[in-house]
Amino acid sequence: MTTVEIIGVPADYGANRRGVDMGPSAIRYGGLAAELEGAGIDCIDGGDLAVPRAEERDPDTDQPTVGKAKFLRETADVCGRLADRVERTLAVGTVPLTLGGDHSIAIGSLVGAAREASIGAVWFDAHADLNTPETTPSGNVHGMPLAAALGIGAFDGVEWANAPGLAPENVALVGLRSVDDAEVELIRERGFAAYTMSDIDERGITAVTEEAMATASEGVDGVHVSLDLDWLDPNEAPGVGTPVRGGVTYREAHTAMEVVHGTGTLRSMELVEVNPTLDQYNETAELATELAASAFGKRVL
Ligand code: 4U7
Ligand code: MN
Ligand code: MN
Ligand code: MN
Repeated sequence: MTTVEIIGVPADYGANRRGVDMGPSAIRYGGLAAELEGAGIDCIDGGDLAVPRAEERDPDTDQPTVGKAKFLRETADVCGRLADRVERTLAVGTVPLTLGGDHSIAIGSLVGAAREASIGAVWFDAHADLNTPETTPSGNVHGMPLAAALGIGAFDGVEWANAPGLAPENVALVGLRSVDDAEVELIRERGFAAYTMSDIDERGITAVTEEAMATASEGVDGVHVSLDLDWLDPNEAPGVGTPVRGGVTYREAHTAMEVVHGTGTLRSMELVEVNPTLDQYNETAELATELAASAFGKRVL
């Protein structure tokens, strides 16, 4: 039986819009443990990491070494502790399910998952999250975690940020529809497997997700799935800080997570960017719990 450990990371200093720090609570109240049990998963709740509040810290955008990235000291501290937790969870044979928080926490998830193993990553997101402290239009680190984990930009050589066992050829991005110019250049230059919403329209979510998972899992120990809820259309998931119209539907999202489960390569997962202050009745968090259950094997019959 698979055992999943829930790790909450109530961080919101990596995003402009406040409120994703309430994500872990909202996802728990949304019924995560019950959903996972419905998938036949044994579930341990490891509680939340201690995370500082943005109001009590200085964003520090003027440090020469960090370019325009805000709250990089806080990000380094929290991601370092998260990486240790993820590494320990995997070491005892348990699957980490990390709850954000903003997407900057993925740096910790990826570093922790890629310390003692080689991994791939599939990024289900409207955005590419491939900005760097040099290219960021916003200064928000939630737009940079994939670049950081790959050692791209001013993160190069920064030990807390680089995921040792993650190679660019095992990265796939799915559902893109808001990509900055510098990110487009990087995707072309490095040849990342990247699927836009048009690719999903043309080829269907099943074929695209199968190909993304195959790319990510080729020759590695397992795959980290990073699920940013803004991947879904805002009609389905209104409770996110950076919504972009034209995302995947409720059914497409479930189908993709069922494909993830079917590959048998899922090694760790995170649910990020849920902002319950923008929901009416916790619907985005509830949807996140359902998608996690599908990724861990829940089925109707
Ligand atoms: B998320 C953005 F400029 N690219 O870097 C940026 F459009 O984790 C948005 O995917 C990033 O939600 C969104 O600030 C980060 C912007
Ligand atoms: Mn996003
Ligand atoms: Mn994201
Ligand atoms: Mn977002």
